[in-house]
Formats: sequence, structure tokens, C-alpha cells
Amino acid sequence: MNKLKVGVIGVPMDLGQNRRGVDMGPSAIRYAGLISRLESLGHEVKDFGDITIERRSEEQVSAGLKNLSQVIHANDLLRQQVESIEEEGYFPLVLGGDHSIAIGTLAGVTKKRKQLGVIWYDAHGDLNTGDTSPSGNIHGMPLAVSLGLGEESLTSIGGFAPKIKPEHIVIVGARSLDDGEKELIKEKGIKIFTMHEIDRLGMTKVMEQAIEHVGAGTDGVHLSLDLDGLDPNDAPGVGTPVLGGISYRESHLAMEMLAEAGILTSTEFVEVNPILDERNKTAEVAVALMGSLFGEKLL
Ligand code: B3U
Ligand code: MN
Ligand code: MN
Repeated sequence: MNKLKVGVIGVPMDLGQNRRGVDMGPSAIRYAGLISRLESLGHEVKDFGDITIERRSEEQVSAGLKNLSQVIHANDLLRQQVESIEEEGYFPLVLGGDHSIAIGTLAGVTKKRKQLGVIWYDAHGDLNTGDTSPSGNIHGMPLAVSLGLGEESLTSIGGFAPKIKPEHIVIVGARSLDDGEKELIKEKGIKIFTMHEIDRLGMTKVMEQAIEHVGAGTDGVHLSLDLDGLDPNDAPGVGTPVLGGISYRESHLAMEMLAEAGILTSTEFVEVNPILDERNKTAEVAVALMGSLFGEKLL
């Protein structure tokens, strides 16, 4: 793998969902040795620190969305940071935080890349809008927002919408979808490999097809990896665990195949919750997967 300049940015944000602790994700991931792991692979790594997040106040719900104004503010800051990290020639590596931060990451990277491919590695679809969400939690909405759907104050971050196109997306690992999300997937023809396809085809075929899909007609590829895509036995420190997930080994294989394909232009690892974790296991898993993603090999 080519040696990269990697720009790390943390987003200590928990306002896109109800459970406290996911704001400590960036610290836990750094503590698990992220920076030295990437440096040992020969990459030049610059840690740009953390975005400042507004404090959680009394729960505010606007248009059915919780903590909307704080989530907008955080994502707009993240967008600006991601834009400038890329302008300085760094590969953006964003550490969450809950998955609502994908709104800002994608707004930042699509300033330059108007045909971005996206791999959404997640137990969930994150395709809800205020109308379909069962929870009002914005971390269940970032993929819909990036498609230009739902709350206008979120879709308009960065001054343009949509950020991405349905045909450039692939979802990997889904096993919990709400009715509105299922309809949207069908309506937009979004490519999805649920756990059924992973079991049936195996991770090798799934990733071959996923890589081909996001590589076609795109000018860059973003990996948005929600740790709850993994099985809760392998990644227990997440807010909404769902049984029957992708294994640690399958996830390493997926990361290695992405490294070999050499198509990624940005990534984010989200939903690590150290309070719910077992001795930082989930952060360590995240760092191990980032190792494979950035070219680590046994021999
Ligand atoms: N689909 C549900 C649950 C959920 C989405 N993302 C996570 N959980 N992590 C929702 O609230 O939108
Ligand atoms: Mn998610
Ligand atoms: Mn999820």
C-alpha cells in the first residue's frame, strides 16, 4: 500500500442518540494505540485533535429530531475541518462519536468529490428521516440526510444537497431495518448485503462485489464503519448492539480487501462507547481493523 499522509480528527459527540459515553470514543481509540499503529506502517500521521461539541442540555426535540441544533453545529464544524484536512493533502480519518457525524464528514469530502462512492458497514441502514424514525435519534439518519432526504437544516450543511447518489452506495452487514428504511432501499435501488448475503456468499464475494459497485463511476470512496456492524461478542462497546453480526475475522478480511483495492479516499469509525465496553475491547478492535485497512499484513 502507498504511504499516506493521514489526518486524524476526533468528534466526541453523543447527541445523535440517547446513551451517554460514545463521546469518549475518540479518546478510547487513541488510547488503544491508533497513531503509533499507523505510523508503524510507514504513514505520516497528523492528529488534528477533537472538534468542540456543545454540552447536552435539556433534551430538545425539533421536528421530531433530538438535539437538532447541536448536531447541526457539530457537523458544520466537522465539515470545515474535513475540507481543510483534505486541502492540506491528508487522508481524512474521522473518529466518532455517534454516527450522526457522518453528515459532516460526507459534507466535507464531497466538496471536492461529487461522485463519491460510500460503503456503509453497519447493523442498521441509517436511512430514517424525521417522519420514519422510531426514535428521533439523528444517528439513525445520516445516510438519508446525505441523499438529500429529511430535515433541510441537515441536508443543506455545506450549502449543497444531495451529497451522494443512491447508485454509489453499498450497505454491508445490515440486520435491523425500520419499515421506512426498507421502502427507501427498494425505491432508490440501494445495493445492500445483509447478513443473509454475507452468510450465503461469504465475505470474499460480498466485498468483491461491494468494491466493484462503489468503484463504478465514482471519483473517490468513503468507508463509514459503525462498530455495531460487528457481532456484539467481538464489539460489545456500542449503544445499539444487534445479535448475529459480522465477525472480527470477516471484518479484517473486508479491511484487507479494501486496502488491496486501493480505492478509499476517506474513512470514519464510529459508535465506540467505552462505558458499555469490556476493558476497551471495542476500541482495540477498531484500531486493529484500521491497521488492516491501512495496509498491515502478517508477512
Ligand atoms: N433504526 C433505529 C435504530 C438505530 C439506528 N442506528 C442505530 N440504531 N445505531 C433508529 O433509531 O433509527
Ligand atoms: Mn450507524
Ligand atoms: Mn448501527
